[in-house]
Amino acid sequence: MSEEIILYNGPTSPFGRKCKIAALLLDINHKEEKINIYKSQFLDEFNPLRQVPTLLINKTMISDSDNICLYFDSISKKNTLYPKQRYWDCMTMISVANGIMENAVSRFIEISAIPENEQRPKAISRYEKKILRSIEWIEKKFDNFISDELTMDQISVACALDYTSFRFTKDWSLSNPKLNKWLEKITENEFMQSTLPGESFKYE
Ligand SMILES: N[C@@H](CCC(=O)N[C@@H](CS)C(=O)NCC(=O)O)C(=O)O
Repeated sequence: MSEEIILYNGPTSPFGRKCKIAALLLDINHKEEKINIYKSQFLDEFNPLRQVPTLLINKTMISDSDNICLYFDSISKKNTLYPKQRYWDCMTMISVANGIMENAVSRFIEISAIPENEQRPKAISRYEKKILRSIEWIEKKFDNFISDELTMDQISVACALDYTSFRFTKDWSLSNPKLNKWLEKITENEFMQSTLPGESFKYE
């Protein structure tokens, strides 16, 4: 029986974008469904966290963007996106990129979905510091992780930087020129252009 692979995604999720890009680069035959996560009760049966991205292979569920990307990599006939020679550096870079996304998502929820008088300036400042500190950390490691070969850490960093510009600030680009130049170049690719964030659903 042939497998039906459905990627439940959101219109702006950087985690979902990472998975969609991996699927495109690894030539994974799949269906993408952009859902309003806040109104998608049907997903609870499969993923109790009700998050995007969620992958369904027939009725089997894979949660978390990293597991989904690793799964795509494991079934693809294309070259792996996880370079063997620097596997743990790559995985660590992915975790830092994920951290940027997590802090940017939490910050955005705090400033956009919580009444102004209930917002926590200290929490917002912590999110912002972690994002900017991580970007600087990646800039310092730039020469180690950028190569001609496209890898999962590069895809993750590209999604994290673009999400930072989209939801928080583009100011990071002034103090991190290598990353800025690289992001501009990688953004020209079809896999980045076709996965640009759309219109978000209201947090509820
Ligand atoms: N660790 C997860 C994080 C996924 C995540 O935070 N998704 C957000 C959208 S960007 C979400 O679904 N939020 C809805 C909710 O948690 O209620 C991953 O890597 O996939």
